[in-house]
Order: sequence, then structure tokens, then C-alpha cells
Amino acid sequence: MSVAVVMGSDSDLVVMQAAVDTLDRFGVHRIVRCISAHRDPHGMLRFAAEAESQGIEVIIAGAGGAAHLPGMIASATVLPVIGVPVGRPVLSGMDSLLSIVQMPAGIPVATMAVDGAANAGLLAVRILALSDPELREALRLHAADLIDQVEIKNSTITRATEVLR
Ligand code: RP5
Repeated sequence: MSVAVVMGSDSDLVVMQAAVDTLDRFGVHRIVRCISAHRDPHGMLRFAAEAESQGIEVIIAGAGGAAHLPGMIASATVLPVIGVPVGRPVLSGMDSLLSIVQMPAGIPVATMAVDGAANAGLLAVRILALSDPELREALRLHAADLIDQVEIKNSTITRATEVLR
């Protein structure tokens, strides 16, 4: 059971690291690669075609600008592909978002928010958890942690807005 985290350039790692960290937190085996749809299209197609036989079950693909990587990988595999639009200073990630989200019917890519790599990791864990009760339990604990964090935030706000009499 393995997740591939791929990205168009090493400059995307600063965003995509959150997906890697999330997978590590859940103890999910992952590989991380730079795969470029534009600069090395043949390499990209090779990766997509071989992913299943390498034991990969979910692919997280991040790219910025004219972000064709997630959609092109999805067109060359039947594995689930999660796309992360990487925000860049020019156009603030809107270009990446629209490039990834507007897939034609037949080739699905689960598109995250701009720079939403942490959620990409969590969605991959949820997919794997469908056939892994231990992962499902870990997700439940994670959800409980989020509730605790809201409680902490609530106390912080209450303290900060307390009227001193
Ligand atoms: C995209 O072009 C990559 O995903 C990256 O976000 C962007 C710029 O790449 P570099 O010029 O930093 O290599 O393909």
C-alpha cells in the first residue's frame, strides 16, 4: 500500500511537503518524485502507466501555472488522482486551479484548494482507509483532535475578549 506524491518541479515541494508530512503522520508508505508533464512528457506517461504495478494505490499530483500534470496522469492510469493547484505569485494560483479542476467527463481528478496539499494527504488516507480498519481508527482520532483544537481556540478567544470588571 503506497501513495505517490509527484510534482511538476522541485519549486513545488515547499507546498507539497504538507502532503508528505500528512502521509508520514499516518504511517502511510509514500514515494516522492518530480514528474513534469511539459518538460518530460514521456517520463510522465511511463510513471502513470507503471504506477499500479509498483504497488501505488493513490497518486497526489501538484503543479503550478499551466498545471496539466494531474489531469494527464489521470488520463494514463485508473488509479485515483488527487490534484493540488500550487499557487505562484503570478495569478495567485487561479491558473493552476482552473487548469486542474476543469477536467472533461471521463477523466476525474479530485481537485484540492490552492496549496491544499495537507488535505490531499488526508484524502489519500481516507481512500486507503476504505480497506484498512487501523487507518480508519487513526482518522477518527485525528477528527477528535480537531474537536479538541476548537475547544482550545474557544478558550483563547474567551480569555482574549474577557471584560475586566
Ligand atoms: C510547473 O511549472 C511546476 O509545477 C511549477 O509549479 C512551475 C514552475 O516550475 P519551475 O520553473 O520552478 O521549475 O510545471
